[in-house]
Amino acid sequence: MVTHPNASRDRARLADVRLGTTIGLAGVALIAAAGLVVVTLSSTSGAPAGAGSSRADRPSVVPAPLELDVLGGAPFTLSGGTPVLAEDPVLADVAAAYAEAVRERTGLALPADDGHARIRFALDAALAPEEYRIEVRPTGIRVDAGDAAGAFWAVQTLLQLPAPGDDENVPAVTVHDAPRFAYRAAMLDVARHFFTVEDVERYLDRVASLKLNVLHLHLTDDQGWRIAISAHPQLAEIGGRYAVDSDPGGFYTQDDYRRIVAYAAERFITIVPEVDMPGHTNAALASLPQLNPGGKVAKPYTGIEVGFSTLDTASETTYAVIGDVLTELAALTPGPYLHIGGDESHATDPADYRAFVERTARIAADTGKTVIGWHQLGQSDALPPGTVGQYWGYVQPEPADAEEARSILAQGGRLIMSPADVAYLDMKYDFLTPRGLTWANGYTSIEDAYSWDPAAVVSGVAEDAILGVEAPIWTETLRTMDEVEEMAMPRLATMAEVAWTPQAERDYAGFVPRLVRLAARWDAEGVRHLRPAGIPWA
Ligand code: TNX
Repeated sequence: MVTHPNASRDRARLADVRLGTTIGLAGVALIAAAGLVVVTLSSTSGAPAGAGSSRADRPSVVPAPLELDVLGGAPFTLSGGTPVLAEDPVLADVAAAYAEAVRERTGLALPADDGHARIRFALDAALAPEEYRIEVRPTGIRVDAGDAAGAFWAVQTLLQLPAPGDDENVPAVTVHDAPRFAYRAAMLDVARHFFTVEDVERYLDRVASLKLNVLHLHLTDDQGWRIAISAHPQLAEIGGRYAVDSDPGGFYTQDDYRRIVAYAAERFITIVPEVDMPGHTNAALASLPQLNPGGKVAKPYTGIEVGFSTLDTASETTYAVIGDVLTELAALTPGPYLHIGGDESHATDPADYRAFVERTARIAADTGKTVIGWHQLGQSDALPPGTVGQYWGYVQPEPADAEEARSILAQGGRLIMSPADVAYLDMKYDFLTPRGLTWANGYTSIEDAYSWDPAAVVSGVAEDAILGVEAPIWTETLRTMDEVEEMAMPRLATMAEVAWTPQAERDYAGFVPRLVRLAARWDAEGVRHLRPAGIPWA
């Protein structure tokens, strides 16, 4: 859907055009601003050729920073030999990451400081964790951050500022930025289809570029068990063989998993591992006969139905195996969270489900981690303190989903918001989308995915009750990382802005031209993405 041109024009001006106010540059800024207003007007009202390329020249960032002042005038031009300085050793890796990204794009080598740094990274104790400021002048670049993560997000901003294809020239700007939510997640379902370590690393690159800081890995489901557990090797050896449609299976060795964790950590991303229980467990049931209720052993499953499998919730053996699995997974995972699933356990008796969830959540909490589960965990009123619920109902909640979400809060926990009809990246964009599902209220347009407020979904669940947001991608219909990436982009960018930018600063009409510019960068960098109708793609 395209907003009426006049409406989008006015809102684009309010949201996107902030004038440079520095005294010495006031004249330049005014001239530049006047030009920018014209560009904004003509490009949002569908002006012909020329307007598009001017718009692409206007520096913009996704997710929108708190403040971005375009100073106008000359840019800072990178050249081979421009020295980079990390004033504090904790920023050395981030400074090197910026130099490496510049080298990949431009071939220019930026050496570490020789005493005449033109690009400086510094810590500023007055800034919060993840908060940063950037100043780009014709003479250089300065980044001040509250911590190394903040400096890393600043680098992602710096990498989006140049016009695509003109990467040597960093426009003169000042930026001040900090995230709305602490937990800003993507989820990848590696159970329905398996993705290699390199595939996951590629997805992590996309996640980092959008300033998301969590990757939740859905490691187990009916079709596959993807993580090696030393105490029960059959889980991965048998349960890892299969995938949807009998596509190739696979699993991560513990070293593979450590590589993923390390690659994520270099990008300030926390890995959250999920073992989904007591439903969504057919692969485990087909691997370990002793987990099956009633003595009937499950066969491998490669379809896409849900809700038919359950662990034997009455057997001590079940809890012993869960203890082994969660203990190993906790030891492998430096991040603070363990996700125990808990969704769609339709084959489990409701009372058994509650008892199972209480016991399993306690086992998970005893590893020292904070427990996360899908919001159905709220059916129990005896969860470990601080248990986090992941809400995956609709933006207009069904009463039971809202009740279960509030039950998590009542027990001292917080929520991660992933409403399926706006946050699920596997929902088709429209009838032309080649892959994906439609069960969550039909198609999910880019505007749908953008235009919701996590704090206005479940009544009684306001800003301070929300740990963050997450965009899951389920892979029943997605077999390769090319297909995952193409489906995820551009809606992953809308989730990044939901996660990062304060609600009062969000505006779909202002987002569209920034997305168009970002898509031009994706093209230049070979990032696959869909271009659904309704957006004036350049
Ligand atoms: C619902 S979301 C599921 C998944 C499916 C997904 C497909 C959730 C907690 N359960 O098992 O893969 O829909 O969109």
